[in-house]
Amino acid sequence: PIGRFLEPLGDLKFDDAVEIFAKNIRVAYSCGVDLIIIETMTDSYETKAAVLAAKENSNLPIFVTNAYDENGKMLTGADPEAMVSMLEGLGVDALGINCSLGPDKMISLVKRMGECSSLPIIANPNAGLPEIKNGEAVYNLSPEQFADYACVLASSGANILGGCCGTTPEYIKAVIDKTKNILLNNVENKNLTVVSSYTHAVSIGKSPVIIGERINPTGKPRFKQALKENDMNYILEIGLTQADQGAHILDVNVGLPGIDEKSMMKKIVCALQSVCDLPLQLDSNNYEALEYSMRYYNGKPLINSVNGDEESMNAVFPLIKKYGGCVIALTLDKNGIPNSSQKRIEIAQSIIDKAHYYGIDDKDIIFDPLALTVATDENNAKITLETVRMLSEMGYKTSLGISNVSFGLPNRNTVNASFLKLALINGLSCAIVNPASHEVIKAYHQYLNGDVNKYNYADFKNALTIQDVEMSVVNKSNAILRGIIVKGLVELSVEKAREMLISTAPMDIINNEIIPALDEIGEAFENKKIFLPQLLKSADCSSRIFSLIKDKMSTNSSNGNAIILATVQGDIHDIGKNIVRMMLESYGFIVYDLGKDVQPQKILEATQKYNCKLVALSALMTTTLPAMEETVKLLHDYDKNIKVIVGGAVLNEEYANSIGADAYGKDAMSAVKNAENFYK
Ligand code: THG
Repeated sequence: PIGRFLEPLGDLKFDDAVEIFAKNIRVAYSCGVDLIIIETMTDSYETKAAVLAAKENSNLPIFVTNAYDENGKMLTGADPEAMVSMLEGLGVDALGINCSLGPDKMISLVKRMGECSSLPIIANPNAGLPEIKNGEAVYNLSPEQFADYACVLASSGANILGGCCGTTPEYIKAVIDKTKNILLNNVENKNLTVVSSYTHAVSIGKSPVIIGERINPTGKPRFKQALKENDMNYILEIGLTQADQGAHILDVNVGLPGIDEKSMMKKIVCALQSVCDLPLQLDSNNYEALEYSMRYYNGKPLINSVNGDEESMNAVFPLIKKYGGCVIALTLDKNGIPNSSQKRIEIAQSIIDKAHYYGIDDKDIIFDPLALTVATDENNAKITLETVRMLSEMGYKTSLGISNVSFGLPNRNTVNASFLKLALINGLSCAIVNPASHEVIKAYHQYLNGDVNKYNYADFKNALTIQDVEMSVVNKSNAILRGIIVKGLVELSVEKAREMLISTAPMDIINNEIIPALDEIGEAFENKKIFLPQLLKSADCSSRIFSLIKDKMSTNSSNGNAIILATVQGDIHDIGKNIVRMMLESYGFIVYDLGKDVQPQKILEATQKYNCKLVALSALMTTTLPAMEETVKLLHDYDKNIKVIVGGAVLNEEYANSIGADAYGKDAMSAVKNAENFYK
């Protein structure tokens, strides 16, 4: 390892890391070494830089061993499955583990690698755990003990054994003596279709995989604007939201006329992989953009796409060979999309032949038999589904852009959900969908639960004829806005709130989304699970939603009843007070909001100015409770008909009584009840 972190964690650029390794490799290669071993790497990205340097500057075999902690994670997050995926993709010759752990702790990790690796596995443990004796690290296993563990490692799947810290030629000799009669494990081709992020691998062809389609400018003016203005945040929010909604992989498409797609792809891929741990599907028909983003991707990506046209295959397959990746192969060629499943299968066959020519395995190809809209021809769906079935019967993995099927139709979510069920029944391995669609995700879960056995093509035809219904109520799942606020995604929260306001009562948004979100984030902050920047972002979300709600409610009719509202002197926390104001306004009160940190005298003056005898006071901190008591006393001394409601996080009923308040509002709702009682 270089000993420095790569961007974005540290300041070392990926290209500079590659060049540092390249210098070493060029010297070693010119001196005639036989093999390159890249070892003790604790960062997947640095490992990739080293492997690329080795591939670009030699034709030697490459072995890679990484160092893991006791939880089976590398320092920057990767687990063994993620490393196997990325390193196999990059075409190394053997992979495994060295250093950091004694041989006992390495056994389970070697077993995990054995489950997924098609390459020989290396195990080079330390001679146990270090103890400091006379200022020196001494490892606690003898050569004999170490060699006993080596036998266990061999029977757990390791094919190449050695030693790291604390081992000496004596240890290696002991290992050779004890293991020389153990048969080598067969190195089996596992034929697993796997992509990975910097933390974990996602298997394709087992349980169906959901690929989020939303990072794509098609049909989205706001997204196009974000691309033109280089607004990374907006795009990251879309990614994170899809992750929350359950996507397993994110499609990334930033193709737009007038955009430098090559640099934009790289920029977005790097930004996404610094905040989101899902594998990415790099979606472009610009080969330079594909190559560039594959190079800087931290893991094994999914590539979208190649097709049966020679030009496409000659451009994309070499990239897959060099950088690793699974690739979506569209069953079309320069003559377009064939109108029969048989012809689409023929294209699939020719793609397989060409892939083999480039040294790419079947397992890394996922066929997309192309969903087309049924708005123009209802038969389109039938051909596509049939092709999915045939390909999966032939043992190939498949993927579809599900939403295509409903272009130009009303009621798209219903149609998409219905089509998804049929595609899954026919063996579909991955679905590119909008994970925000409640109906689509429900269909996916119905499939997982086995609730779709009797679902058939007639049901799909029925779905096409269902009348357009008001979908906003079902689609905008209540949990979503709450989660967006907790994550502190400001723009998105306002957008969602605006959508929700069409069909949801403002009070419900406040009670079911904002308040629970603020409770959750407040608790997380207290427990040091999140830090100030996140707390502030969530507060920003809620205050913007409040002003949105306020604008909306200003047209509501008032009940004519007034109330003065203030956070007491010395207290600058007004989230609670703002919630109470929203609640009161939504119940038709005229609220004179004096703001936060308000002197007792100012509150008294307001009662005269507005001729209002109802006051509500808020305090969050124990240190400001005396100011609350002082204010209550001042108001009552002036006019005992002035009624004061008090509330806030540090108060309770008992305290409210002790300072002579007229009512205690334990939350915003009870503040409203108290205010209503006053006017009864
Ligand atoms: N196969 C493969 N890749 C694909 C597709 C495919 N990528 C693109 C597309 N098809 C899948 N992705 C989308 C993305 C958006 C929409 C449909 C498919 C979509 N967008 C709305 C529109 O255009 O009206 C925008 C509205 C919105 O979401 O806000 O429908 O088949 N390999």
